[in-house]
Amino acid sequence: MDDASTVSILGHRVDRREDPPLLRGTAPFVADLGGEGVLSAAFVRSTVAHGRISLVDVSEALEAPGVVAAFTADDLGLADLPEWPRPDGPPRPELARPCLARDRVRFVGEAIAVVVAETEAAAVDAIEHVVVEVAELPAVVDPLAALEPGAPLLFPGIGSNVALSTVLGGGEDVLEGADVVVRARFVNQRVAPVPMEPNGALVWPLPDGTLECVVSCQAPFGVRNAIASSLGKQPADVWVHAPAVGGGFGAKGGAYPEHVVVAAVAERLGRPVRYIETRSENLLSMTHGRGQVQQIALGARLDGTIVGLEARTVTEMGAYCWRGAISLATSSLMATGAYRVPRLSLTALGVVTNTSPVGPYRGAGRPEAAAMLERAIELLAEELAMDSLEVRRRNFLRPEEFPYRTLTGASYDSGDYERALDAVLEHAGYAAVLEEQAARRASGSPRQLGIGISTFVEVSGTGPEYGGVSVAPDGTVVVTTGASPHGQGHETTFTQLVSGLFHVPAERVRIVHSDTRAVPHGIGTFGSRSGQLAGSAVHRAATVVLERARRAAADLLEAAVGDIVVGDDGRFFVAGVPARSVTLAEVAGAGGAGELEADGDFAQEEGTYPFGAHLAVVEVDTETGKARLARLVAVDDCGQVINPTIVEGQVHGGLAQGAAQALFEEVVYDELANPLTTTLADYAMPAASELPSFETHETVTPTTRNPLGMKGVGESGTVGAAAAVQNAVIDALRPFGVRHLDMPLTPSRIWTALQQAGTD
Ligand code: MCN
Repeated sequence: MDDASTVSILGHRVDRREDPPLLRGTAPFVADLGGEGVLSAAFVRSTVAHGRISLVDVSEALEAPGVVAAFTADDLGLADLPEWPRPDGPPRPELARPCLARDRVRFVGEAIAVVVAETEAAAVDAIEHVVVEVAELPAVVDPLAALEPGAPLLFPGIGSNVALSTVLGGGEDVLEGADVVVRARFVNQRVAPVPMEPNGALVWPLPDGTLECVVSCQAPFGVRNAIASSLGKQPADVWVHAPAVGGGFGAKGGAYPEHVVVAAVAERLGRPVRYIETRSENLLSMTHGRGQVQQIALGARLDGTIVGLEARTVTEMGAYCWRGAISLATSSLMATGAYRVPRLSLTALGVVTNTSPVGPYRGAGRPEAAAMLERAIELLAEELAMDSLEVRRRNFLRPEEFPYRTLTGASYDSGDYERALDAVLEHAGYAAVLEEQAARRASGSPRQLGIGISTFVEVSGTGPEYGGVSVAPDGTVVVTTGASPHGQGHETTFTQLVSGLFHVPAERVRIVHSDTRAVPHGIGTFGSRSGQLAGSAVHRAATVVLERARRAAADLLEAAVGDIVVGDDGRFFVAGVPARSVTLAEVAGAGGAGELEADGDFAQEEGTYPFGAHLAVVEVDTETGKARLARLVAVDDCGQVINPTIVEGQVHGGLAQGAAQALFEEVVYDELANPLTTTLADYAMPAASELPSFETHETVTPTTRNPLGMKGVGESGTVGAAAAVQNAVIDALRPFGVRHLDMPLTPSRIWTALQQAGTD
């Protein structure tokens, strides 16, 4: 935090300025663009989970009505997609993902060939005429089975299905001195991101040989670079921009094979080509999230003090080690959470299986780590016959210990975990909820209450981000950002940052984003990074520009710059003499406009660490096994807040997705690796009717790692909610002898557990 001007731009409730076109249906999505002369692409996808391709013949499809072209991997000769950074060394090209399957298919849904036709219907009909011959190979679905000797190998050349591995700590008995050790195995199930709008791209070959790619994405620069590298072009020759994006949740963070293929065929045909995914294709070919098996041993003394944590995690990568490394690395980084863990031994394996590739999904490793710890704390408390709140309090890192370097290498900036816990208990009326629970238990009601708590910390805001500010001759303040909003309200919050400084109304502020030609460079929006990084870059640039404007105004007013102030109406005048003033437009128009611009990247070396405490109340029907989420009370601390309304909206979205993982959602495959959840009738994504009205609150613990004192908030709801809801359901079942249940806590899983508990 720096000065008083910073304080004045923070904390204001402002309605989202991006909403009217979305609500009126006038905001353009990829599927709304195109029109006359635009060809449609459809993909031939593997129906086999694992096999050797002996033939891909598109000749019959080429004869089908309306078909313009059809291509196989060999026809297009595209370079493989680059692997995302891995924590255990440089990329391994031998594990790379091809844009179209070449000699092997590795999951059901993998694209094998593309058909391009005059209409979407013609393209979809024609893919039936592509002949694909595949010699089936044994498939493997379960990541633990993939580790067994003799398991089918996806990449025989590497000799195992372990695609990456990291080890943190170890080399000693980390449980030494423990009076009790709890051991458990948890499964953090695979889920699907299900954005409102599936994947899509529209590519126009331009007369100068470059490509204009309209892509539904979160990171246009990354998409640009990947398309360029697969096509062997210079990044400058590929122009990517994102129109309205119907959600991404981490899964639209990079280029998909389909984007690259559509760009390649548009270039080859010299005609615009569009590809829009169906929902079923989306559930197959968009990356899934989570998918981690955790084996833990947590040791503590009799008073509840943790002495050490031993963990082995196996994270699913899906069929390629492509984007999965991020979740593995982040879950490892956050493995000790809000607690003082003096000794740690963590082995993290990333394993390939014959399933859709896995990538970041809201939280990307943070919810997995939080769920692991919060279940472990509950089990430890039970073992010690202690209140789990007391176990948490005993092990929390204290506010005076920050900055704090964890054994996983994270550098926590600031925090007050106990304050968040106290706040959530107070807001929830914890004592009254406990009383109600006791009454139901005593009466033997078939509707038992469960109360679940999670206390968590997560990482946000890593890497650099670009922000620029300039003043147009008419006085409009133009903000340019490398962030790429797709629901987070950046147009509103970044407008607030500059309108608060310049005292200009929102209509005089224009935000430029999500376009590789309109923005000099950038990274994009994921990892709860944009508010603090792009926001700080914008704030810094705006501060410089304001100072220059004051100097130019001083010249115009023939006064000393130190005497110039900006009034509430945005006019510059000598303090105490408002009658003689100049507007920002006059300052810009007076020739100063050239100087009224500044830009740069902002980075914080170690990220920031938002935290919170969530409390869930569930009602479990012990006769049917149905768990109803009755309340979800959340205290989230993301440091200083620009816009409380936006922050609450972000938390609401995250809570819904966290609760959905706890109760409903799971991507399921059969033992032959056939996906069973390929429609929204099978994949149980909840509607608003299945969720309560969330109760959101905050504590404010600023960071010193950026000038705004902000931390991220885009993921925190997801990080805390799943663990709290899971704990609540298990708490309701505790009197029946249930010790642990994995998510999703479906009626059948709960009912079965109750039946088994009854017979034990
Ligand atoms: N903000 C604020 N004060 C803070 C922190 C943030 O006012 N202390 C504001 C920011 O200015 C921004 C919003 O809150 O307008 C979210 O900021 P931030 O936490 O920086 O997150 P990002 O903007 O980087 O968004 C990414 C995050 C992630 S990782 C996922 S996944 C996610 C999410 O945002 N996907 C979403 N929210 C989503 N919301 C929608 N509608 N759709 C998605 O796909």
